[in-house]
Amino acid sequence: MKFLKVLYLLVGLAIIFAIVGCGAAPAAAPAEEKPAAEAPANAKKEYKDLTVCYPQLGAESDWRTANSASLKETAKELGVNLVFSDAQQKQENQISAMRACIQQGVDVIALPPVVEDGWDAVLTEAKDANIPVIIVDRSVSADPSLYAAHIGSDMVLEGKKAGEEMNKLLPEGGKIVELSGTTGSGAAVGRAKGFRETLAKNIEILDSQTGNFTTAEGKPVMEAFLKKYAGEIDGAFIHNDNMAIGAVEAMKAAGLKPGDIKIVSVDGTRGGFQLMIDGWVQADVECNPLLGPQVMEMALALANGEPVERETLTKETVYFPDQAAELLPSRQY
Ligand code: GYE
Repeated sequence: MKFLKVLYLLVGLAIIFAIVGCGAAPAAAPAEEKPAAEAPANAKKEYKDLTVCYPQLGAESDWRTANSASLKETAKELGVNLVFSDAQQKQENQISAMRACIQQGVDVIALPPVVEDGWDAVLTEAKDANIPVIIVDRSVSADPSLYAAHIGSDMVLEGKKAGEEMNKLLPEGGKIVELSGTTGSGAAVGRAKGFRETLAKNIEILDSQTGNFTTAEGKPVMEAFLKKYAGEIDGAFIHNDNMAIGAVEAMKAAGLKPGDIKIVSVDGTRGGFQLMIDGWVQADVECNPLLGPQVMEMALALANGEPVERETLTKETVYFPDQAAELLPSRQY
């Protein structure tokens, strides 16, 4: 009996050692891993290590509001530190904001340029400081060697689509006006160019004035057109939905009815969809502002010295009144 007891005890102890031993093995493993502090200096950056500067050009439109929100929300979700500012549509404010970011030593600058020209000096400063710049949304005329990439819409293509729609709306030809975006901006320059490239020969552009992409400035421009060309205007190409909202206010005040002047607008915002539902706008060329995820993904790649696409164009469509009511509730901007 005594012998059996000793045997049981020995077997029991052996089992206990085996269990403890097994448990101890993996516990020992982390000791072999390098503690975080000893991570190599060239370790890959993660989103949480990233500081991205976004010197936003302004808050002139619903497109812009959605664009700012997309950048901010994406940064928050990913844990990116976003240095955001609002230049109130002034290039000098954007340049000062960029200089402050260069001074601060951010990892990447993503720049939505208010106009195309005048960026060479500050882009050179960023390059000299080894801070990669992604041009976002509108384009710049600077030498491409001064920035890493461009992410945004093909503004010329948007203008072409708008021209095609105007041709369909005025098959017999006619006279139209153009409410253009901010003078010298890539969006306005590209849309005007593409539009003229596709517009039918029997459609005459009576006049073109800027409404600076805002509702407030779009309204008086249309008011002036309606006075100057009373009864003559068959159509209007309006470079964004916010100016279309202003233009429609002017048309209502002048006693016009939906459809009296055929309107092709750009952006595809909720405001534009409402104008289609109400019969004022006949086609709305989409321009997608939700660029946050693409910008952050590229910023991380650049911060890690990885190669990126030089030109990333947003895929876009054209919206029409017949789908507007159905799609409006799901519009994100
Ligand atoms: O169409 C307009 C905004 O640059 C694409 O800017 C952007 C344009 C957009 O103010 O609504």
